[in-house]
Amino acid sequence: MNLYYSPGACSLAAHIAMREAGLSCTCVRVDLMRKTIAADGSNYLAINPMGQVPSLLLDDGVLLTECAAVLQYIADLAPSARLAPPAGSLERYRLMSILNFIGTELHKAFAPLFHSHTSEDYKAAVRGDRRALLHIEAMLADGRSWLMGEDFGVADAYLFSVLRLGPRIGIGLEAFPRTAEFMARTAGRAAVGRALAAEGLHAAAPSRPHPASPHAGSASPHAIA
Ligand SMILES: N[C@@H](CCC(=O)N[C@@H](CS)C(=O)NCC(=O)O)C(=O)O
Repeated sequence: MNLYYSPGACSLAAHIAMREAGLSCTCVRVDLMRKTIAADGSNYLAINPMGQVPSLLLDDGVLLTECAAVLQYIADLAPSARLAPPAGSLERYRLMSILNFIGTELHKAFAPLFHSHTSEDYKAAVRGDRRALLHIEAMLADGRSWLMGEDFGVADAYLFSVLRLGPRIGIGLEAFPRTAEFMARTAGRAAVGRALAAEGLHAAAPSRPHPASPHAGSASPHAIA
């Protein structure tokens, strides 16, 4: 199984999930600017025509894309890791709801903030819309450690990966103390630390991209055993 990723991108969530689940896979770094495989310069668009990460190439040749689907697939490969509630349960639909919320209201809502061609007015409007972060803060208001309750799961990996990039785009968590604590708690997990280290990253993304980014970490595919 190959996990196509870019250091520090949303694919970090899938990388974390793999390690939390104790699964084996080969992590293949993608150059998102060039749309190539970093190690050999081959065409990534031949693998995923959208040119995005994460992509999960299964051993039977099927390609799975979209964070929410990839994360649930990984969770279902290792039920004992309890990264997702059982398929078909109401709790599983709650997880899907949260994954969709992170994907649409945070991940993709923030995406234009990374582009120099986005107008400053638009960026200010996105930064000023606090509803999504207030919603996350409310989810954590009962003192729970993780979004779904007491088990760390794939939604937590996704939220961490998206909010980790906040400092780079002017999205701070100063007004969201429970969410800030969530980020520190997640960064302290052993599997998260290993995923970050393997991608050549620190827990918090620097406010400006590291000079080596997006080429941080090894270009060579590496196995998670
Ligand atoms: N809808 C996709 C979006 C994935 C996505 O936007 N990935 C970003 C990295 S965080 C990417 O590959 N960007 C490069 C591009 O869009 O060309 C998903 O949920 O997985």
